[in-house]
Amino acid sequence: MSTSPEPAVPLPTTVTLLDGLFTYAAERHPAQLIGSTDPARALPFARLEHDGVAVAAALLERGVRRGTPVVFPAGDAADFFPVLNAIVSVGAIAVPVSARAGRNPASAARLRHIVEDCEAALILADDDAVPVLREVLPDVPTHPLSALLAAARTTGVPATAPPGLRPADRNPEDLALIQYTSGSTSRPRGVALTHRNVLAALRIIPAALRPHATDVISHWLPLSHDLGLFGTLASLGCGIRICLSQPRDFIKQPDAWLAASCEAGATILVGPDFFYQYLVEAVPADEVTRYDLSGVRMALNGAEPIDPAGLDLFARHFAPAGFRREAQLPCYGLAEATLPVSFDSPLRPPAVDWVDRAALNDALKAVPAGTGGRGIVNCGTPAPGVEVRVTAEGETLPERSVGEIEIRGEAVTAGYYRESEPSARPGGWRGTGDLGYFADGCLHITGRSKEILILAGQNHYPQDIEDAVREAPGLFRRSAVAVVLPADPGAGLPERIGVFAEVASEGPHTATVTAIRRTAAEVLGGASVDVVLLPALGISRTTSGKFQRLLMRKRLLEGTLDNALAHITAAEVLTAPGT
Ligand code: 1ZZ
Repeated sequence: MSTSPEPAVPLPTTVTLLDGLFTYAAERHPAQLIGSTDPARALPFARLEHDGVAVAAALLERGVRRGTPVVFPAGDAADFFPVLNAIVSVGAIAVPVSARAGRNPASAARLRHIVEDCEAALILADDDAVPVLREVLPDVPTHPLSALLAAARTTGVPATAPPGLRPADRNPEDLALIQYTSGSTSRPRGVALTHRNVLAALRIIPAALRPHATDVISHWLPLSHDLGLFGTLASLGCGIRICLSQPRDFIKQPDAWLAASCEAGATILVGPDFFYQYLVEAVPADEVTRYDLSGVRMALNGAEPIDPAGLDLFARHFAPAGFRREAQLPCYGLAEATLPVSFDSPLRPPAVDWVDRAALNDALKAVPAGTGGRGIVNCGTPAPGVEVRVTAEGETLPERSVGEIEIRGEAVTAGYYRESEPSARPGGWRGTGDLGYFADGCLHITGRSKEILILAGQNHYPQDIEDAVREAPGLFRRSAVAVVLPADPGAGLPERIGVFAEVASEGPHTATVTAIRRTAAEVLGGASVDVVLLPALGISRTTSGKFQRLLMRKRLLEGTLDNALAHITAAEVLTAPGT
């Protein structure tokens, strides 16, 4: 007789402050590891707690107090989690930034904005970044993280808890963390998250996914992004095994990452849509059977628009490795909700709603159509504890009407750090900036409202054009984004669509440009199209890998797009190779 697997134990409600999570995890599973694909870097939960208390004492010595924002790099888990534990346990505010923060001009500008915006009192950095950051941000003390950790690890835990560590001095409404958004242009905004918000999210995620005690989660997502950070903390909270890698290791050797995940017995994978496509490219069809994915129960896919064709491709490609389509689990979330909003059911294959494009774009209605329509992946029902509605001008819309998605609940932020304008709406609802609709109680995301293309009074989703042009020959990983360009009377050009496309080789690119123009014009019913060719990875992406359409448009219009290989305007006639 088969017995059903033991469920993972959810975080008890008695944990009211985030540092309580680390204490709880250390007491329940002292020997359990926050794993790494490098076993030498794996960290037992007990050490996480021990090192955290010691680092906390060192932070207090450096003047860090309740409410002080501390900026620190989200690198290796073995360093990151003790420091996070230390910061929150002294009542300070954790501001995790990318492990590579400050090392190139764009990232230095982003970091400077973050440090100034939150008025950070201290920056912790990896050894090689310290001199760079001291130069870029001379007014804020920068300390080497390794020295702090090494000192804490050799001196051990203080016999008595230093003042400032007493939870009684703090409350669940204190800020625990500022999560900077990636920003569709370049200004990140600090989502202010209280201990209450974070702990609510850490209860909501397992309530939606119902992990088993024997589950193993494997991912490579940066801990500076909400998906990597709160996905890991939620796993820590319910005591399941965690196997983590660095993003750069995954990007360099996705096949090695997959092998290590199989080796670790991964049952839960998490990542954005591109992660799954990347694995398909990384593992040739005749090598798929080297991997065993039969144990994968959930392959969570969120953070980006989900391509129905990509879901199908992944499922078919990895079927010989035992991967089951039912494991694919589309989900939707955002930093403003700490992370979770909706999840598809773990018990069925992903569902796609095929809708009429014209009705979706013009009448804002999701009218069922055949597979010739636009396929929108079902992102499931709101997670327990998250309220979701779809609105237009403050009115809740019925099913199959497209409007802005609004959210409310204990895990939803009260606002952006130090922004005086209240950003919540009446009734405590918060806008997400995402457009979508409900069908049979399930949420479907159609796009971001800021990115909708309005051309000659007609609405178009960038995805419609991008999906069509992706098949053009010569594109690097089917990467292209679409924006609206303003009229240029000087060049005799009306308002038109601009397609930024990454090309795989040096050229000539005549066939690529011709195909992009033709397919985009077909979707748009004859509009004119500029094509901007870029090298592989030339389209700006956020730190979590999302395309930054609006930033690309801004850079083109400002004349700062210095990596463009060619800009072929709609007026240009293609005659010879060389474009
Ligand atoms: P961020 C074990 N977006 O990306 C843990 N989902 O946050 C599991 N667009 O603030 C937890 N379709 O950076 C799983 N399905 O960006 C949690 O991203 C679920 O435009 C996934 O506003 C969480 C992703 C977190 C994240 C948020 C923006 C959204 C939206 C876009 C996210 C999407 C999606 C289309 C989806």
